[in-house]
Amino acid sequence: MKNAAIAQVFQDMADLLELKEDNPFKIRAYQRAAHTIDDLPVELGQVMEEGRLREIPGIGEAIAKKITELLATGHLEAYEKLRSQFPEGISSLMAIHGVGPKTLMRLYKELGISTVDDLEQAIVEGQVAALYRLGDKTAENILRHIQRLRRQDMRVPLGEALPVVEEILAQLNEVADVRNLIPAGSLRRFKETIGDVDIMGTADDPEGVLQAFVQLPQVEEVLVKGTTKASVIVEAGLQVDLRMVEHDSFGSLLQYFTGSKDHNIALRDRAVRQGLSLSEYGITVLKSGEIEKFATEEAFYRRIGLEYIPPELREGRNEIEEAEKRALPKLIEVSDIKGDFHVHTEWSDGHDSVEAMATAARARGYQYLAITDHSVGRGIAHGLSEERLRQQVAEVREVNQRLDGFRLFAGIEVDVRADGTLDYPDEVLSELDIVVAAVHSAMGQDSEKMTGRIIRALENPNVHILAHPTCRLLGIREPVDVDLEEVFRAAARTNTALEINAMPDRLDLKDIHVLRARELGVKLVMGTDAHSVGSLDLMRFGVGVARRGWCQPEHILNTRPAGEVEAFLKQGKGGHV
Ligand code: DGT
Ligand code: CA
Ligand code: CA
Repeated sequence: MKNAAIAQVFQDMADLLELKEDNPFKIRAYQRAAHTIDDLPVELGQVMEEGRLREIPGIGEAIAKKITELLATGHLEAYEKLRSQFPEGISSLMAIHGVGPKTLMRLYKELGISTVDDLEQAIVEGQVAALYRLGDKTAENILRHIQRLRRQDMRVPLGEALPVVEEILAQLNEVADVRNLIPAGSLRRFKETIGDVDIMGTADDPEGVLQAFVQLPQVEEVLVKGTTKASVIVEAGLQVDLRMVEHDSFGSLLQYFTGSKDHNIALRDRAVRQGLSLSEYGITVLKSGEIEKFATEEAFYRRIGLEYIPPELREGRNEIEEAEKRALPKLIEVSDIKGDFHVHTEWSDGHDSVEAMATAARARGYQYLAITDHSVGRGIAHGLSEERLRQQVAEVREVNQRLDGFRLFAGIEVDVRADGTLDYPDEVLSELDIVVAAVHSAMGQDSEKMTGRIIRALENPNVHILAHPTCRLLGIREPVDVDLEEVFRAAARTNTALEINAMPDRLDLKDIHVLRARELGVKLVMGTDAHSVGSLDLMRFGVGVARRGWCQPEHILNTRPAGEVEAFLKQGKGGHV
């Protein structure tokens, strides 16, 4: 059983126990376990094998036992028993906020409702309002919560949300007089998908800023507009909240609304032990009742004895312990990047020439660029035949000659066929500066086949990098079924680098994979997979993933100078295969 499935079991159990109005501590423990497991960098099967289940924060003895039972048998007796007391599907109703367990149970018993769709229909038909002591108002309220839930279900990829938000910030800065304007929430933490956008601001005339905000051309619907907060829906159905706050408490508010919730809860527990109480308004000294305000986040973290924690690390892992020891990583930044290892040109399915891509990369301040078009197997992407590959290599070498102080690597993104062999013979691959291997076909293979196939490619001495290792497309295609733990071990053993693909709909590897891969000593590289000059800009999304994976510059090959990169590519795998 994979982590996601196990997490779902605990989430369901928490929901059902809530319906039963069971012990709230037990419910919270299951919720916390579900969160932790879903966000764990390593599969629980692996952790169990190493006998380390209890080392995971939030996993006590009772939960560890349940995990062990699930892993061993694929079932959990306590869960089955609990489930048998309720109709199938009822826990989906728990996701509607504002409807308590008592009401849900009544809706089920009196109207037979066990799905969100049923409930919506019953409200529209007036059945819910007709229930004794429920009435129109409650029914309307529930309907609003259902609509809200539907909207929340539609999480927007960061790559779509960020440009929209940046445009809003730029316009608002222009038309209104603001002092601070910073997006908080998941967007600031660079999470791969965004539920809603939470912008925090300060200004001398906050109401004027809110007025300007709701009048921006992007706004399609105004949900709320008050004197300190407004909520709107913009294009793509994205909800954007703007909160205007006092200058002198901006730091605490920004901190609070940046989250994550798990990070904030852990901070609050820590503060209580220090005789302090946290709220969005500041820190209250419990003894005196005095409230301290903070204009900056740095001052806020300092007050509770921590070094500043970058937003990408605020996920409730072990950032607080490390911040206390002053041992947080010096995270990689976009400005550390010296080159890109994965781009396409008009030779395959890209839009720009080799020279245009190289010139643009140099103009960004890069020292090197790898040209990696598709191999022949990718018919639809105009993959290169051996003949055309040779012509392209000649062109790449020629352009390289002309570009002073810039290194252009001749490479390929070679297809890994269904059996793990590559699209070109080794003699052809060994003539290239860089070989990036990738799966693009037969993605439905079972885990054993897919894992074997990928490892076979990693074992090829000519392959330097495995691109987008799980092949997922956010919101479009699930990751392939592959044992990543085995892939990471094979990559480390063969000294093959794994890619963090920076395309916002890929972000593959993702944050928790990066954490685990690094633990196992895997080399990591970044590639934008750019199909045009403009897409070289996508690098920042890859850097975001690396930062969420706690990477310092030295963990990512793209921060190394050209000479060092050349050495890695030339010495090949240095006899590691
Ligand atoms: P999202 O919008 O689902 O992508 O995720 P976030 O992290 O932006 O969450 P959101 O918009 O619900 O709330 C923004 C931040 O506000 C969140 O990261 C932490 C803080 N926050 C919200 N609700 C709670 C809460 O119940 N307790 C605590 N401690 N903090 C909260
Ligand atoms: Ca949010
Ligand atoms: Ca929000």
